[in-house]
Amino acid sequence: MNMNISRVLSTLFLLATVFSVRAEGVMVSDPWVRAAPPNAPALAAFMSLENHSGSEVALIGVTAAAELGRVEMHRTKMADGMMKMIQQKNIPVAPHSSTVLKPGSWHIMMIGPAKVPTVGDQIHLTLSFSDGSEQMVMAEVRRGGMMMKGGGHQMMHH
Ligand SMILES: [Cu+2]
Repeated sequence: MNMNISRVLSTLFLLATVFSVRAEGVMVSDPWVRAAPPNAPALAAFMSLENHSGSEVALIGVTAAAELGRVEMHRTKMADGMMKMIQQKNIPVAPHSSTVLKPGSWHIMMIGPAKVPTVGDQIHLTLSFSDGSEQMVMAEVRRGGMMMKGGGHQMMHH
């Protein structure tokens, strides 16, 4: 019994070592895509980006399957008493800090999807960072998030 426990512990230790190596740059957690009606003009993806390094790292590019549409990085801001989405060149993550992509704030947007995924689907997203690293994440389609006046994401681009 004790032998088994120590074997489990050393396996966990090894796993922890592997993960701490990966955490050198940006650690991505809880990626998800907000469920949308089948005719939705756009989809939004959210996640948490944790920077464990001593210098700023930015998310500089996101790619997804072509059927999900054109991918952009956005930030929702209050301007003249209205919530507006503004396209961003990148999403910065300060040293030893985190940036949370969430409804009403930073987010990734897929515009003009040919096929809107349903709750439970897993969406592959490839994230490119300013330190040259790339990560592929699986974002689960979930219900939720704050709904803004007028039904959430309005198309107010450029
Ligand atoms: Cu947006």
